[in-house]
Amino acid sequence: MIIKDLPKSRPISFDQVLDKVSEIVEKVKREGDKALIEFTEKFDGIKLDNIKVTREEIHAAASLLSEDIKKAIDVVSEQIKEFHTSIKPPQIGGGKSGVDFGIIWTPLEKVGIYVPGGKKLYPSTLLMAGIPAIVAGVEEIYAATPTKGKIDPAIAYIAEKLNVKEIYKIGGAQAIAALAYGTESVKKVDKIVGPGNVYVQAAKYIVSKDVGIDGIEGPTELVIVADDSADSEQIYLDLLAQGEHGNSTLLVLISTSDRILREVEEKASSSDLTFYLVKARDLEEAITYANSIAPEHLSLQVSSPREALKMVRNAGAVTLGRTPPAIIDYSAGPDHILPTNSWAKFKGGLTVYDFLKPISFAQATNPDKELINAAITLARYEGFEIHSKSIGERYV
Ligand code: HSO
Ligand code: ZN
Repeated sequence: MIIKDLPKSRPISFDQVLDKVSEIVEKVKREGDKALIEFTEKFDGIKLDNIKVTREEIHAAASLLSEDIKKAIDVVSEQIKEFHTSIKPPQIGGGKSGVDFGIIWTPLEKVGIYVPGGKKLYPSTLLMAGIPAIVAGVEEIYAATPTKGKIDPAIAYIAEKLNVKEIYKIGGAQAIAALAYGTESVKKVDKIVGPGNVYVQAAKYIVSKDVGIDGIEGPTELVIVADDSADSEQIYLDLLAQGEHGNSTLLVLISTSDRILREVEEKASSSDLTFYLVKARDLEEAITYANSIAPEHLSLQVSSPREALKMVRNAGAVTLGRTPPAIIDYSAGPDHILPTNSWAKFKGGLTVYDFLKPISFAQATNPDKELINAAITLARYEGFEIHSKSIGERYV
């Protein structure tokens, strides 16, 4: 379907499934493994004998992987590691008016990674979540993925490579609930990261009152901004590429060029995906539209992409010029775990920062009188006499 207007909403929203997902979450919280086994049979049609994948199973699966896939994983791993290492914050601190202060960036202890399954495989997602966790210094990484009974060889290879502590053969909302609250077989973690369908995202949203989450990531979204210098064949291919994630994908082309819009429309008319094709007066208007959508992926297929980038306010990740958005999905270095559902208005993609807590410290050895008096005055104003006394006793 072709819609010649901006999208009014996302193709699918997790609001519709919140009640159902709440019930799943509550049942897993109450019944643990028993509920996981029941739900996996009901939703995935698989009878699990064990939820945790054994070391032997992981090793046996990993050994089935061909050398060229291993090599691709190794190459991609280095690039992702380079990206996250290059942006890792330094331990910082300083001091002013007789008070030393700073931040100790502290890695999270236990992290759970959700690796989607279904019709396609997502070992790349285990890399995109696991590598920044390791760069941050996280020691215990757990992963959950729907398996159809057998662990995927590439996931097994990556799990060994990244020293993932345990993998669980579960997917959907039940997997998120298990990681959030723990069961007999599943470790309770401090934060859950990773993309997934509406059920997974709704579950993450529900459990976020009790554990950390990285955001809402899925279904996939791509907005392409193109001027007349772009190639309609490449644009169409990029749209179709993200369309491979399924028909809940949001696919938008905003262009200043009637030719580009016409050519893409011709190609898209035979597809069963939904495409939004939008005309913009000029580049500024095109990017204003893109900012209002706040897409997961934004592709700037224009003659001066660096200039255009300066106008971007809301996007998960941006690919410049003829760079295909799909390269971010694999090997450019930046993460492919990115905010959807307009969450790009207030957050960015997954980085090493998601696995670090800034614990701040202060040591007031010889604070200026003015600072002490200010603290005492404010504490009294707020009615906290003893706060004020505990400060005054020390320094006055
Ligand atoms: N486009 C997805 C990531 C992905 N694509 C994984 C292929 N595999 C969300 O950015
Ligand atoms: Zn993709």
